[in-house]
Amino acid sequence: MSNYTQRVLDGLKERNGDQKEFIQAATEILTTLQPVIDRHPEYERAGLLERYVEPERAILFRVPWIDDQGQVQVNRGYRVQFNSAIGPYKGGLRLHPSVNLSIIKFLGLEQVLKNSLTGLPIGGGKGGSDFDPKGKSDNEVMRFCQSFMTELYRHIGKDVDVPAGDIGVGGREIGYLYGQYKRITGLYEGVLTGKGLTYGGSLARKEATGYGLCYLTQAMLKANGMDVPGSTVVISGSGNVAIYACEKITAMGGKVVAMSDSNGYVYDPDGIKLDVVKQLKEVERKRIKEYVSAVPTATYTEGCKGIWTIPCDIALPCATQNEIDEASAKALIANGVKAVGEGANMPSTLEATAAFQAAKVLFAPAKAANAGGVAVSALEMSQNSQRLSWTFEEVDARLKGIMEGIFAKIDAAAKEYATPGDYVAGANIAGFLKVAEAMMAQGAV
Ligand code: NDP
Ligand code: 2IT
Repeated sequence: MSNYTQRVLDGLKERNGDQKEFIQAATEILTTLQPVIDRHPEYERAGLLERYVEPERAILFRVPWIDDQGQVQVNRGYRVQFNSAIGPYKGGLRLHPSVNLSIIKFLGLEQVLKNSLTGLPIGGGKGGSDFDPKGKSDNEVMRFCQSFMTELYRHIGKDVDVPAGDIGVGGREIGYLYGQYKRITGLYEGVLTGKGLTYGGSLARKEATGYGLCYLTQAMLKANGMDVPGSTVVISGSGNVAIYACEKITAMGGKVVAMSDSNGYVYDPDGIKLDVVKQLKEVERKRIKEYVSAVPTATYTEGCKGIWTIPCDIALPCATQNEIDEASAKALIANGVKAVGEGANMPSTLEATAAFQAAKVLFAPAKAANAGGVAVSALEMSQNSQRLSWTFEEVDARLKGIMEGIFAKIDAAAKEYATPGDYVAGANIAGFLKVAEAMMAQGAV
């Protein structure tokens, strides 16, 4: 690491030492940027890294709502507007009890580079709340979303900041949020993405993150003389990203043998029946454990970690941050895993990532591998501006082109600046170069 990147990281730790996820994400990024800094000494004089790691704005607010018993509940809301050098802030909203400023800042920092990699004009932001949608009625979720938007609306807009879904935020929540934004502002505008198809949503947005993950993973495999057909695949999670990753990788000729939720995992050696998972998760909002009632030949195991001990060729972590630690990475490596594609944001710890790279496992980092969701969100913004909707095939074809383009960029940056095949460095560097150039052009802002 250069003196400059190390100094910025040290300063960050000093001021945000308690934000462990944020420091983790910043460490991964800063430790790979040295070759860029070496070629651009002007960045240090411009204080570019100090500005890059500091969000432009972090909004923290009270979200009061009334539960079905008439009791007032209070949650904490967040929106971190991280970087607008290349476009309006763009990034999801997460509803999960674990949400805190560190998690939203790590997600925002990642989002800046991810959005840059898509090649589309979107800056980076992220938000959410420690509200737990699990076990809440539709009416409770609606009242929460309405209260959340009653504060958020003044900070967002179609050319300002455009939120979308993330953990705990799907079509239902986006609908309630959109309705409240429209009611307060009187504007019918593309202020959120992931909208329903009857009110401005884009075809293929729901599928985009999972499909995009598979397009990028396949591009990485092919560039290294391999492919998906005949592979055994393990996917963690059973939410939006996991379900559509399962759908696409199966269509590509892979066999998915396991999926999970935060309680445990199911193992189905005959191949996961995705219609059963969709019914459980998208329609009935039930636990993955119920899968074995519909498919008695499958087995359920309580606890999440064990899923990484199942032998597979391709691992697609699609649940949450730090779900693969060093021990899980080593178990995957010992069982012969060939490729890891990160569908979730930062699912591998720094030690796990290092273990995969040392073992020469092909490793597609989240900011490249899961960029398909936000890419199609940006396409949704384009369609809203045009007041047109494109066909599923058109959006899907653009998504595939974008993901293949991202792989080409991270592959080239790895070769030019770091080590061939080091897609972690490649993604950080390729994403950063565009943001850095735009920030330099816009002066010390
Ligand atoms: P969903 O809420 O649809 O699904 C999340 C899944 O992950 C659920 O199966 C959930 O289980 C599991 N999960 C969540 N938190 C934990 C936890 N702490 N421990 C174990 N399992 C957990 O979210 P998404 O599918 O949208 O998001 C999954 C990941 O993908 C996240 O990291 C998100 O940031 C990332 N992502 C999402 C994009 C999108 O377009 N939606 C785009 C790019 C990245 P349970 O139901 O039990 O909580
Ligand atoms: O992490 C992510 O990229 C997302 N949750 C999607 C963001 C978006 O604006 O579509």
